[in-house]
Amino acid sequence: MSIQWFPGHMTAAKKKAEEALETNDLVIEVLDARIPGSSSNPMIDAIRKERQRPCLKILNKSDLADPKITEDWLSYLNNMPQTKAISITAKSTNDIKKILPLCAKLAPHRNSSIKPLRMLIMGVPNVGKSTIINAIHHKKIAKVGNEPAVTKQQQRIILNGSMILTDTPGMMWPKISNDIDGYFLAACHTIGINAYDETETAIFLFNAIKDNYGDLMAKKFKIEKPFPKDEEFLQKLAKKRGFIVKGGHMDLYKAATTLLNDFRQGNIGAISLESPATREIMLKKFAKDQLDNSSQV
Ligand SMILES: Nc1nc2c(ncn2[C@@H]2O[C@H](COP(=O)(O)OP(=O)(O)OP(=O)(O)O)[C@@H](O)[C@H]2O)c(=O)[nH]1
Ligand SMILES: [Mg+2]
Repeated sequence: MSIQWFPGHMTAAKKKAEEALETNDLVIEVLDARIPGSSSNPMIDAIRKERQRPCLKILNKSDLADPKITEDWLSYLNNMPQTKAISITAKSTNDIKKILPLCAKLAPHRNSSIKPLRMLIMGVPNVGKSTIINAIHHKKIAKVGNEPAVTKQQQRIILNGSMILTDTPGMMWPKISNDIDGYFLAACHTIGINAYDETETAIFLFNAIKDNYGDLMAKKFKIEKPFPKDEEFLQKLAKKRGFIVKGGHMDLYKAATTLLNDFRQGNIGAISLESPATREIMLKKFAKDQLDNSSQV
């Protein structure tokens, strides 16, 4: 099943972002460090490139991601034109301090009260945009929440005489063409819960992490390797935890949400779902499948 989520307020958000980019000097794109490729919204890239605005890519929630793979992403992204990339955790004051100097370097001509540096913070939902704004501003000025689509409108914050930061609502794009991106985004909690099936997403997540992070999973869930396959893993987890529904059946839904929540909170360990290398392989396979499908029609 493919996952799609583009609620009405995002159409308005897209239009407003396009307008705002006319009067902003650069984009701060916040990505989820566990999925820097899947959480990169192609619509944001297109709007930004149309206006030729430079971009600071922030790989946030790096406390939840595999540090070695995050390094690979930084090397990869820092090779892109008009782009700078850093990894942070929004909870670290030291990490937050790095953001504004990097923005200033990307648009050095905007550095005075007459020409203030105007930054638009964008990204898919729930990646920590508003948390970062509050941390930069040292004040809880933007609403934050552990669910996607908390921010519904742009909010402009004057930081000092020469810097202005605008928070924007998290944006998805109208069609997620690659199913893997949909599952990764849902697993990382950037998609509204009514738009995906938790059990299916948990099984997808299990398969995505069981080989590289099998030891962490075995330790967390006290299930020995080799793991049972797909749904059977959830059955086993439900049995271990005593998740039982009427009639003595295993509560697969509860096992699925347990796996998802433990992953989202970093309780299993620091886990990345994709690296630049695995993403390239995945995209090549996707392109080939598309071609094969179109030649069969
Ligand atoms: N573990 C971890 N959690 C974070 C980090 N940054 C933000 N969060 C959490 O992520 C959740 C979403 O944060 P928000 O700042 O509301 O995210 P947003 O991108 O503004 O979300 P929308 O407005 O819905 O698009 C909150 O529960 C934050 O506490 C981080 O670096 N690490
Ligand atoms: Mg927000």
